[in-house]
Amino acid sequence: MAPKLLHKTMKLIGSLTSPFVRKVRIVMAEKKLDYHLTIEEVWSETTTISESNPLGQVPCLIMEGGEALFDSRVIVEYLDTLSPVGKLIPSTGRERAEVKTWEALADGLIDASILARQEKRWPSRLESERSQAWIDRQMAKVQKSLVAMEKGLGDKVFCSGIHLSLADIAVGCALGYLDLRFEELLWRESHPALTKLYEKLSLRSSFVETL
Ligand code: GSF
Repeated sequence: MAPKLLHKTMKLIGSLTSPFVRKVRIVMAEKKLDYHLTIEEVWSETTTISESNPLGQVPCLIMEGGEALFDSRVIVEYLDTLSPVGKLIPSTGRERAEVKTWEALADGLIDASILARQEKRWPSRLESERSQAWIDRQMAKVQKSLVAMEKGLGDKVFCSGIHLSLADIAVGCALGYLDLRFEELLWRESHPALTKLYEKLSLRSSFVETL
C-alpha cells in the first residue's frame, strides 16, 4: 500500500496580489504541478503566517510531509526539480547563474518598490516618520533595474537562452507588479523590449490565471 503522505498535495500559503506568490504560482502552472492555495493576509493583526514562516512572509510552501519552504527563490528552485516538464532553471554553469541573476534583478526591483510603497503608505507609520529621500532611493533602484532589464533583453525573444525560463517569469511578475501598484510610472514608454516581452508573456495561461 502506498504511504498516505503521497496522496497529500502541496499547500502554498500566499496572497493574490503578492508578486512573489505569483512567481511561484506561474512556475506551478508551467510545470503542471498540483497544489492547494491557502490565502493569508500577512498584514492583518490575526495572521498566523509566522507559525509556518518565522519571517512572517508569503509565499510559504508546505510540502506533502508538512515541512515549510521559503522564500520564493527556494520554492521555485525546488519545484523545478519535481518534474521534467518545462525545465525553467538550467542545471549548471553560466546559464544557471544567468537565469538566477535575472531572477535576483526582478525580485530586487519588487523589493525596492515594496519598500517605497510601505514608506509612503504603511498605516502604522506617522506622517512625520515618512522619508521622501528613502522613497526616492528605492524608486531609483526600480528605474535602474528597468533600464538594465531592457538592455539585457535587447532584441532577444527571451531574457536568457532560447526558451522560456524562470528569468522571463520573474521579470513578468515584476512588470505586472508595477502595473498593479505603480501605474503612474508608465514603464512601457521607455522600455519597448520589455513591453514586447510582457505582451507575449501575458498571453500564457499561467500569467492569465494568476493576474
Ligand atoms: C520576499 C517575500 C515578500 O516580500 C520572497 O519570498 O522572495 N524574498 C521574499 N512577501 C511579502 C508579500 S508581497 O508584498 O509579495 C510579505 O509577506 N510581506 C510581509 C512582511 O511582513 O514583510
